[in-house]
Amino acid sequence: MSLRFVTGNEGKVREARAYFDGITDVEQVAYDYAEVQADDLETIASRGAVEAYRELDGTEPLFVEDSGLAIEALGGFPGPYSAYVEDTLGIERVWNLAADEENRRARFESVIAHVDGDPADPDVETFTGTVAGTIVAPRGEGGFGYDPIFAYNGATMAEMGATEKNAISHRGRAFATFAEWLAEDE
Ligand code: ITT
Ligand code: NA
Repeated sequence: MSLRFVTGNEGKVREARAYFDGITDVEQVAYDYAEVQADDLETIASRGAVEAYRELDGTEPLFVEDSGLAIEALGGFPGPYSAYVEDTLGIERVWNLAADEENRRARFESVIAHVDGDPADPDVETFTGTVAGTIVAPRGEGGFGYDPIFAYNGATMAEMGATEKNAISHRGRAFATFAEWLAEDE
């Protein structure tokens, strides 16, 4: 068995390979699916997975993963705009916004959408994971995206290796429920 992961994000692929090491190969498929501006990640991920499935061959199962950061004191910002805000403001300025707040609590959320079956009426399964942490001044060289400013138990996610990060992260938790479902399905 091999899994097809539709993503342009190398960091996500690294984490998927670390998680499924010894279980299954993870193949990266670089199809850029449209991200609908829906508020919830589950809708974004499900629609993206179905679109990719139809645009590709529609025969081999695949999955996508969408994630976002929500900073409590900023009303959940950047939320569904996390990728856009990282590209435009950058994480240093997101840190500056949070630094003005007393409450530095934040959460990461991850949704995996797996699609299989008839492309006209596909079977979509979603798996979610979250992690609560704190926004801090940037630290660490590992990971990707907001990792240098997201701390969990005193360490930023950029200070963790992929396996260590998977053990606590939103994506690692989503991988865990996904892996359980894959094992049942075999
Ligand atoms: P895809 O091709 O898979 O969509 P992407 O990088 O566009 O890759 P998302 O649409 O899920 O990913 O955007 C999520 C944003 O949140 C983006 O800015 C990521 O860098 C960031 N992000 C997601 N997971 C993260 C993590 O584990 N650590 C730090 N930042 C993360
Ligand atoms: Na994306």
